[in-house]
Amino acid sequence: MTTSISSSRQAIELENRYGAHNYHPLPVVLTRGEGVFLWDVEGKRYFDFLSAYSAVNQGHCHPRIIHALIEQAKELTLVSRAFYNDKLGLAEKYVCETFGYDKALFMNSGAEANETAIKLARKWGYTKKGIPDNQAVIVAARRNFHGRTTTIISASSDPSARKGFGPFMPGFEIVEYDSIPALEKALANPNVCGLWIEPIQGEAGVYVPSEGYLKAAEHLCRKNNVLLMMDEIQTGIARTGKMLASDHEGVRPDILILGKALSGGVLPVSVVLADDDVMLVIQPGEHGSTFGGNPLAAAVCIAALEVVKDEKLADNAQRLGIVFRERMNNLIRKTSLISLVRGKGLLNAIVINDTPQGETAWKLCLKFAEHGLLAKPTHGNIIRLAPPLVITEDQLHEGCDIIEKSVLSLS
Ligand code: IF1
Repeated sequence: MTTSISSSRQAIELENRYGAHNYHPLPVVLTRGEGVFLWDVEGKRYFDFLSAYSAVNQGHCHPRIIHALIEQAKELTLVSRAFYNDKLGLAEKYVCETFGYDKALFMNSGAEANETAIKLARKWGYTKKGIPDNQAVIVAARRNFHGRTTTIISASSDPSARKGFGPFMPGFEIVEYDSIPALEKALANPNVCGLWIEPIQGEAGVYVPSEGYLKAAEHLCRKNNVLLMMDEIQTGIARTGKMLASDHEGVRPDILILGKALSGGVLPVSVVLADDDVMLVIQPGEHGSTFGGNPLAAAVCIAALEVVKDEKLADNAQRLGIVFRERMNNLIRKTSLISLVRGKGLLNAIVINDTPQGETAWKLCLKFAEHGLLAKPTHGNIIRLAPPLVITEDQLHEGCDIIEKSVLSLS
C-alpha cells in the first residue's frame, strides 16, 4: 500500500485517476505549509497569495492553533450534541463576546452556516413577522457566492453554479448588488424575511460596494422589519482590515455568518451569531449536525481567534493592504496587462486586460508559480491576491516583486 508521494506528477496522476474531476487546480502539489509559505513535493517554496480562499488568515500551521488541536485531540474529539462537552460553552461565550451577540450556533462548513441562516430567517419570518407559511422570501445579490448546496445555488445568478442541478428551492429573489433602489423595492415586500449579502463579493471578483451601501442596507432592513444576514465567511476574521468587513461602516448584521479562518484553516468550523429574538426561534431538535460544536473544533476556534487578536492581524491587514494596492497601482502604470486593482485590507484582486474567457490570467498564475507565488484566477480575467494576514511588510514586497516580474514578463 503506497502511503507516500514521491513526485508531483505521481500525485496529479493519482488524483486524476481516483478523484472526482470537480476542480481544475494549478499543477502544483503542496506538502508543507508554514506562515505565508508553502512547499511543493520537490521542495520548491511559494508565497501563498490565496490563503485557501481566506481560511488561513493566521498563516499555515500556526503553532498556537496546532497546539490547541493536538492537546484537545488527545482528550476528546466528538461526542455529538446528544450530550454536553466541556469546550463548546467556552467557544460559544468567546465568539458571542468577540462579535457582540447573545447566541452562537456552531456548524462545520460555510455552506452549512448559510443553510442555518436561511432556516433561522425563514422561521423568524413565520413566527415573529407573521409571514404566511411557506411564503417567506430571502433577497440575495446577483453575483453572490454562498456555497454549493442545492438550496444555496437556488439563489445563485451564476449559470455554471446552477446548470444541471435543478430543480431549485423557491423563496429567493435576486437583486443587483450595490443598488439601494433595488433594495428599497425588494425589501418592501411584506413576505421578505431576510436580506442575504456579502459585504464584499469575493468569488465574483472582490467587488467592494459603494461607501454607504451596507449602512443603507441595514437601515432598509430595520425600516422593513427584515433580517440582515451577512455572509462574512470570506471577508470576516480580520481579512479586510477590521474584525468584520461590516465594521468598516459600523453595520451590525442581525444574523452574522462566519467560517474559514474561524479555525485558521485547521479544520472545518463555522458559526452563526444572532440575538435571542432570532436564535431562539429554533427549538431543540430542529437543527444541528453530527460534528457541529464538537470539542475539537471549539478548542481550535478559541485558539484561532486569540491569535487574530493577540497578533493584531486586522491592523496588519489594514496597513499592508494600502502598501499592496500602492505597489499594484505603480505596476499598472508600467503595463497594459492589468487594468485595475481593488479590494480592502488584504482581500484584493487585479483585473487582467482580457476577456473572462481569455487565458491570460491563467498563464499569469502559472508564471507566478514559476517565480514562487501561488494565486488562482476567479471568473476568468480576475486574480484574487490574498496572503495570510501574518505577512510582514518585507514579505509583502517580495511577493509584489514576484507579481511585477511575472506581469512584465508577459507584457
Ligand atoms: C469552492 C469560491 C471563494 C464563501 C462565502 C460561503 C462559502 C464560501 C463568501 C461556502 C466558500 C470557497 C469555496 C471553494 C472556493 C472558495 C470560493 F470560489 F468557491 F467562491 F472563496 F470565493 N460564503 N468559498 O467564499 O463555504 O462551504 O466552502 O466552507 O467551493 O471551490 P464552504
